[in-house]
Amino acid sequence: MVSINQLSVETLFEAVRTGDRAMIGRAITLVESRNAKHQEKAQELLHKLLPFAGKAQRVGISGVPGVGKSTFIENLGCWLTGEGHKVAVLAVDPSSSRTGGSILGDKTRMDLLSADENAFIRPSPSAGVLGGVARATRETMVILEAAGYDTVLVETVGTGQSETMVADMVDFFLVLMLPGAGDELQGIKKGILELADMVAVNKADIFEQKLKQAMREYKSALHIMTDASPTWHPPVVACAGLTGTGVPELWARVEKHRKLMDASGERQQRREQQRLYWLKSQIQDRLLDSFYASEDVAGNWESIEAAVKDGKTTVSTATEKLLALYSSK
Ligand SMILES: Nc1nc2c(ncn2[C@@H]2O[C@H](COP(=O)(O)OP(=O)(O)O)[C@@H](O)[C@H]2O)c(=O)[nH]1
Ligand SMILES: [Mg+2]
Repeated sequence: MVSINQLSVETLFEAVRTGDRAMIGRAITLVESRNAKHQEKAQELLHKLLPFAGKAQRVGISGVPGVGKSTFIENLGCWLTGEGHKVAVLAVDPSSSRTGGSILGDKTRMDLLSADENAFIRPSPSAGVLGGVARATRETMVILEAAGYDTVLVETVGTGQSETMVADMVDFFLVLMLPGAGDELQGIKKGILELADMVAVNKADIFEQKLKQAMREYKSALHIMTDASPTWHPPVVACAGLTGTGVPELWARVEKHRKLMDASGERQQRREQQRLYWLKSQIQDRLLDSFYASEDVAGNWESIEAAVKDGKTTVSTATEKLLALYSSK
């Protein structure tokens, strides 16, 4: 196979546009790379692809480990390709490395979808700072959209920061829940419910009794929250990813959301806000990197740190000193 360094941006561009899967994979590798040369090339490629991107329905799928996200995506994905869609599945797991990541392990749950020529599955970019994973994932979406994938499903590990991160890069954020978790609703689940455009109570096939009660509880929890959109109140639905029960009905709601958001202009607005958010976030990351990488800062760090620890100087004075050292370069 030709090395990535030998592939021209033009070649990659043409291949991505024709939907060449092997080359799409390599373009993604380029985007994920932290090598400066690769990054430069990746940015050039992305600029060429940008006019052809942005048209997919981007859906984040979240929920605690074991709730059934991968199984659900396998079922939904196969159903969607059956309906004529081209489906890309991305995973976001900042804790994972390519070999040991929990989501990659789940790839076995997507056997059918993996073999589907109208689907493209990509595991999480390997561990690194959260911001790096976010950047790679967003730029990968551009590649996949320009390659003709009209639906992008993003699975999250279902823990804290990665959920907010994914919610900030999709058009629709779906939260899978299990029945019987009602008691815990007050605590951990509240934060994620605030991000939800829809809650799906999953594994409906084995939770007949508790299902109705759980749906009621999630409904009332959502009821007392302020809706993020004036046009949409997050519904609570039931489904079973394993059997496919409720999956087409669930997707009909996602489509309805898209129509409403398109009509009201909120879809466009949400994307604009997301881009600005990522711009600011990336600037913060870059500034921090550059701050800690500065020789003047690094050279004085230990002594200033020690003075702060021992209470010999104030945090404010230390901050001023370090920032002065940084900006004097
Ligand atoms: N009964 C039932 N089991 C399910 C369903 N969806 C997933 N499971 C099972 O739940 C376990 C975790 O599923 P998985 O998709 O890996 O969850 P994830 O960690 O959220 O991605 C597996 O053993 C699945 O077979 C469902 O709809 N019904
Ligand atoms: Mg999974």
